[in-house]
Amino acid sequence: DLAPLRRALLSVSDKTGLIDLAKALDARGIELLSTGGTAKAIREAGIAVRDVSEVTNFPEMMDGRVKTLHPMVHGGLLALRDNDSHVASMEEHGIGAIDLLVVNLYPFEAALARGAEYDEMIENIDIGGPAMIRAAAKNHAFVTTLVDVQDYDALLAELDANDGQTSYAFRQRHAQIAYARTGAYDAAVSTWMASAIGEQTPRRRVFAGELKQSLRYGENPHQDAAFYVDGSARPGIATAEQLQGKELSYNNINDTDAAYELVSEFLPRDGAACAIIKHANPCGVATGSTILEAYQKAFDCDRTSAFGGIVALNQTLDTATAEKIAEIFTEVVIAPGADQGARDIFAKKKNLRLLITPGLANAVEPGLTYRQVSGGMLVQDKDIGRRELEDLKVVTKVQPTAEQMADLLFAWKVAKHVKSNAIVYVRDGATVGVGAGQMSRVDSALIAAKKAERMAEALGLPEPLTKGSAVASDAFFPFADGLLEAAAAGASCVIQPGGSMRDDEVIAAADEAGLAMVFTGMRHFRH
Ligand code: 93A
Repeated sequence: DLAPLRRALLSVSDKTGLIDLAKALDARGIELLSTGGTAKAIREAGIAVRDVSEVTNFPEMMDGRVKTLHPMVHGGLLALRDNDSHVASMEEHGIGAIDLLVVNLYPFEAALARGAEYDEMIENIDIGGPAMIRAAAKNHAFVTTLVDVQDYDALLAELDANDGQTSYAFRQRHAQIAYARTGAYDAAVSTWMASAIGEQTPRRRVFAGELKQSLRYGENPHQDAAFYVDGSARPGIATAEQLQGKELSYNNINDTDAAYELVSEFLPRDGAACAIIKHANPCGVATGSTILEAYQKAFDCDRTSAFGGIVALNQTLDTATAEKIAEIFTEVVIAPGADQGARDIFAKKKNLRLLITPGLANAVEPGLTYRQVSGGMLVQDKDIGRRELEDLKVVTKVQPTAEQMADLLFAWKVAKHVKSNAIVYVRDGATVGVGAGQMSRVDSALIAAKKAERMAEALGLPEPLTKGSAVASDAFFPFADGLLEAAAAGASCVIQPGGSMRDDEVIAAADEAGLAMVFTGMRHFRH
């Protein structure tokens, strides 16, 4: 199953490693063919190379749109070397076999990342490259295809190990990688076009990503895992720069994403905000006049759970806050910046991962979310639903005060980021109890209140901070029981979507308990 390499076609936009590869191939007596820019670079390095245009007997034309789309190229890639009629065709038309194809495509994703204009994006759609890649990969019985600069060394090692030939296993493996590349490439083009058109529905879409990082393991050590990015270059976990600390794990990436998306709900102009996340749920979220105050308030919601948590900030991490965070074991800190003092303090904490993002995520930018189900994928619009003061409808006899309204809206923002059933108690711009992921709304209300009781004991407070709090429920109360549980915990006002068949019962219960309640008319399930 070994295939010899006599002739190679190199056509690369990213010229990294090109000369070393060309030299190594040339030294093995392999004839090199190349397209314009690639041929020029190889020639300038003093290595012999033939222009594809000489082989096709056609000039590159139409600004390079047509350079390799020719039977002399595609015949050379696709011909079955052990098929008499294919060989006869090659002889009849003077087509020479191409045994190795090395291509990397026009940098469409890079153009996307820098926000190039429409026409420039169009010019960055590679046609000839993917055509060659797909042809060569189809013919992996004879042809070797490389699409990634990172694989050059593996090819040379393979040639060394096999007396200048490649094994079937190697060619097959790289054919598989080749189709992953062309698939991801076209997915990026289609996804970009959808956004250029303003097509927001999840219908008729294709999903693919580029490997960013192989991970040590998945959710558990017996699961293999990797991190793929979609090329959209949105501020967030995919584009954050890790300044220090151990390699991010699968769970770190998942939790850090949740933390960052949550804290990005709070614009820096509205004050400092901090979210502490455990297992993708917040165990403390707070705003404050400083980052330090926001962190301290978030930490005080549930100090036990904050241990080993992920901390996300909506402003630059300063020295004082870094000092405070460093007092307990923290897995990851993510922020749009960190001052030098903060960096110095964290530098002493070798394991702590510090991630710096290019800015906050845009919490209202449309997008899609995906979830894998057995045999398929569920796709939906990202939940960018928002509610402001004017959207709320007071349904009780008691009206919330301005302070209560502020806490209700804060609780509502947080509840959107808590797994359902979500119950969130808030006081003075800080969560004081979070009940997440329970199968019963009553249990979520109970658990959150219980946690608040425990914190009151730990902090030596006279009573739990849920007394006089605002409470949010991510979906309506189907019965009065959940609401009564929140009232028993001391909540004084409630925010919830409304819309239950028993709204009347729930409103009556609120009135009887002397609570103020507002309806949002919008649900924030998160499963
Ligand atoms: O414009 S193309 O779609 N038309 C082609 O026929 C073609 N052949 C190769 N782009 C084409 N390529 C691409 O050119 C390759 O995929 C590679 O990215 C690039 C290399 O061009 P150069 O050698 O001139 O730098």
